[in-house]
Amino acid sequence: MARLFRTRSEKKTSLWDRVVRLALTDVRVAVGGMDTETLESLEERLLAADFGVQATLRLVDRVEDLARRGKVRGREGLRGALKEELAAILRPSSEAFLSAADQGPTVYLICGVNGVGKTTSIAKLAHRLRREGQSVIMAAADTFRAGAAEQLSIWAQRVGASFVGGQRGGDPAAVAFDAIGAALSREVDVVLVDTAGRLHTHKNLMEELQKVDRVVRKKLEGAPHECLIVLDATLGQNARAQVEAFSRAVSLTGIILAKLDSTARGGIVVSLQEEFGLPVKLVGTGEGLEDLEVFDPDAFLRGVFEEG
Ligand SMILES: Nc1nc2c(ncn2[C@@H]2O[C@H](COP(=O)(O)OP(=O)(O)O)[C@@H](O)[C@H]2O)c(=O)[nH]1
Ligand SMILES: [Mg+2]
Repeated sequence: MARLFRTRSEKKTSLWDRVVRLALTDVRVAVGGMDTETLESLEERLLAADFGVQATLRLVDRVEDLARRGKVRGREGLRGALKEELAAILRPSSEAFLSAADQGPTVYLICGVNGVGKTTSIAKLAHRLRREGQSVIMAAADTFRAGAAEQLSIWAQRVGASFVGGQRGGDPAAVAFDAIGAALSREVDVVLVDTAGRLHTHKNLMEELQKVDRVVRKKLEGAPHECLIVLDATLGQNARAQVEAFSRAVSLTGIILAKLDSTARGGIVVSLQEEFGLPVKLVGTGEGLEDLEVFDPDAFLRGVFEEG
């Protein structure tokens, strides 16, 4: 299943053009107009575009080193060196398709703090899977917030997915358990588990997430096939603390970067990859069902380094 994630070359470029236009403005400013004189300010500009300290230092060191040793000359040479180094950081994303079960249902656990875009991203993902001909169960393991289950069930109806929920204030792990049970008995292809947004500093809620994860593992061997953290691209470097905290609770396999359309500072993609080695798998580019893209590092680099 999840075949659609193996056909990236076929995807529409128009959405990417939009990502580039919207999200990479500052990133392009950072690498544009680069020459030896402006090398010093490159550091500042990369930081301003949310590349983060670690990735920025790596990039600047590398480019400076090459320039000092006379290996690169002129603006094009410097840009080429920067592009190569960026490609090296983003390389893990090249293979970052979503994993799927060889047999039986595929389960994706979706986590993240409140308001980052979890439920919307799940709806978009379900929509794409449905269009691919996959059957989908959306599981509302967010039993905490009033209206959360209802919001998810409305999305489920819209995209033609099944819905499994539980009692308000009930056990989220039981919802995940039931959803996988339903998928097994009805031979449903994919289960998307929406979890309660939680402050990454809230210990009890983090323990609850661990329990959901544990129950999923017990119920179905090999599950969850992905444990994705949703991050809000506009939160910039705050995302780091979230990844750190959730990584301590569960084994994250990748990132859904939502709201990339709402920031010009798309360098966060590079920052996260460099610091956590966690691939950005999907990016959210708007509030609509169609606004989800598979992250394509090559398109990202083309967007950043194209003149314009
Ligand atoms: N512009 C934009 N808004 C988004 C995107 N993803 C989600 N949102 C909005 O962010 C808000 C919170 O989304 P929601 O999915 O409820 O977040 P959750 O609390 O993590 O489940 C909603 O108003 C969404 O419409 C995106 O990719 N772009
Ligand atoms: Mg939600």
